[in-house]
Amino acid sequence: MGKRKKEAPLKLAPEARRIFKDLSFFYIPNDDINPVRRLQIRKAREHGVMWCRKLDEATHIIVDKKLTYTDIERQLQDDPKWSEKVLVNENYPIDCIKHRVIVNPNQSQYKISGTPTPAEKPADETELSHLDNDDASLELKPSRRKSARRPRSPVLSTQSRSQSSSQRSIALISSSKRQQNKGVTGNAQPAYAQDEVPLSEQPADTSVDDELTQCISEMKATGNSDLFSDSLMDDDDPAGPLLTDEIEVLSDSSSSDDKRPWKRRTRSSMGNSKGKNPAWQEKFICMKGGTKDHTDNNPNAETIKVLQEMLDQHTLTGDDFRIRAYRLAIATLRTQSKKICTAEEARALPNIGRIADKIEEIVTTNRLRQLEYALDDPQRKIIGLFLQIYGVGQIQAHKWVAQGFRTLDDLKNKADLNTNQKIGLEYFDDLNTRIPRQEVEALADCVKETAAIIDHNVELIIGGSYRRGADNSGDIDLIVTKKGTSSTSQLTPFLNQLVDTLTREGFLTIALAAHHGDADDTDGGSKWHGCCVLPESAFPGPRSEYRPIWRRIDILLVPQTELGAALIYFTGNDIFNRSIRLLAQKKGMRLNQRGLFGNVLRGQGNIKVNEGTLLEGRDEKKIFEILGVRWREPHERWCG
Ligand code: TTP
Ligand code: MG
Repeated sequence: MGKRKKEAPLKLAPEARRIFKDLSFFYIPNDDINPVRRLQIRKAREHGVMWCRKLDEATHIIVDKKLTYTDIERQLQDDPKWSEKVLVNENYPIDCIKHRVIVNPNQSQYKISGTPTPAEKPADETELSHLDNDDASLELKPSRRKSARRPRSPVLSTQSRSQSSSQRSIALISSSKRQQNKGVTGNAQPAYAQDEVPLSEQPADTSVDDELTQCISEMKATGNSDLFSDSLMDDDDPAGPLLTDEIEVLSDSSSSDDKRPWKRRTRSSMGNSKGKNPAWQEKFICMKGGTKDHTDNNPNAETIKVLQEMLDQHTLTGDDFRIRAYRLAIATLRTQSKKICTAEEARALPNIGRIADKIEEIVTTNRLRQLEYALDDPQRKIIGLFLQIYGVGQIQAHKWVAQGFRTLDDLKNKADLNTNQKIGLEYFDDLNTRIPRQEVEALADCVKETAAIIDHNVELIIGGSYRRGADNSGDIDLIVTKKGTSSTSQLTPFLNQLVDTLTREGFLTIALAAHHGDADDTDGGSKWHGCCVLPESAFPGPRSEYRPIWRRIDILLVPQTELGAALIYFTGNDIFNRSIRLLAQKKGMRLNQRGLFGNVLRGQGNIKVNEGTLLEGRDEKKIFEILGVRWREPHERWCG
């Protein structure tokens, strides 16, 4: 383990409440990079647990909820006696702490999905089953929905205070009894006696509640999907539902009391294309826009650079909560005309919050300790490395770490890889090299040449960061459209022919599967993802510098009737898109890459109950106009 930030000392719970005394937890992954897990480990330690570094030292194995049995199977083999230990998901210790008892771990809500049932286990494991008496210790009941202000607990089953005495059965067995059981079974697994410490008489530990609540909201922010149900849903957004804190980021709301001013407005005061925009609309990031050079000549450029690096670190660990906080703080700093030097000055600005102290640290010491620790952390480096593989996201990267893989060679030699991952690894360097603007144009010209031969009425537009004027791009986003088309299916035969020809010519090298969660891929066949290589003859630089580098290319079919909306979407950036979509939503409309729709009715959870009526799809400028957003040239759409 590398150097770590010095943590605040543990606040040990009073002796009587150290429910995990004598227990030792091994986490999978066994690190505390993820802030939610860090808090969970800390809480468990404060309640007496020993956090062990080796699996064979553990009494309990606590598994990240995103992992399945298959993901951890290999790691479990490190300890031949793993099956004698308690194997539970991360909800388990939280429930124990909340209820101040060691709850029965054999309940379905703590199960790791895919865990073999006792019948599937080897014979020596089933002999423990007499302890697994679910009937003797009742299941914890599903929680009622808490007050609207408090995020829903991640504990899917918590005990209601009003349960009948027959339900008060989950209890912590005394240590002597535990010893007895140990003698009987020859293992250290605790048992769960009936009626010894009735759960309903155990007040929930309110001292941990606040932190757990924070933990939960962080879990929510980091994508624990079962917690999203009460978040503001934006079902058109491929990036998932919008969270309250994110809404504040996207709307760049100031520090006024009501962070979501539209909440106070009636529909009639929402403003419309003909009337004046309501005042709150001006706070949306899409209303301000931004250019790619907006940090140049900014008095806070150095601070922004360091904060950006910290943001990148949080991106590595998927800490969406902090990603958004940093983005917001950076957006605020960008708008300042004078250098912000002290935490006090920073705090006086909107949306800076706790990052104020960091701003002062950067300005006064020219460094940020937290960033240095993060850069030094070996686990984080591994996750960062894995995330650079094309098509690999947070979940996969963490799974691989949990499976014990540490290097790209480990993955190449030992991991089960899908085609995308194989290509991502084989062409790791190529696919991580940004494409110079000139080469993007040269690559697009190759496609245009072939396209014109197939159908000279087809138009190709380079979208993505290129359209925003970027000097280099991560991939080529090529929009294919044609006058007179109103559905993608009219363009599909063209796409098939184009892909066939370019593949035969050796320009397209491989087709890749679409990512899970790709934008609105309801009519499969409307896009093609893959790799291409520029032929030497088309290389824009000196021949001696030519290398056949594999580049990522996306070809997107867009009927003319949807071109304006598609251009907005595929130009981005992502923050601009989310902001303008949210604005549409707040005005009772809906924007996706097909069009802007009006009269959209949304029900509970903000889920739309009808599709609405198309207001505009074809004309990019008109969509801005209807929304009351001043026209932003593509190069003015760098937000966040
Ligand atoms: P990308 O190609 O991922 O992004 P990009 O072209 O802006 O940047 P890069 O140079 O790294 O390729 O996606 C193309 C556009 O699609 C992006 O500009 C905006 C939109 N988009 C979203 O709105 N949300 C998303 O989550 C993603 C991935 C893309
Ligand atoms: Mg792109």
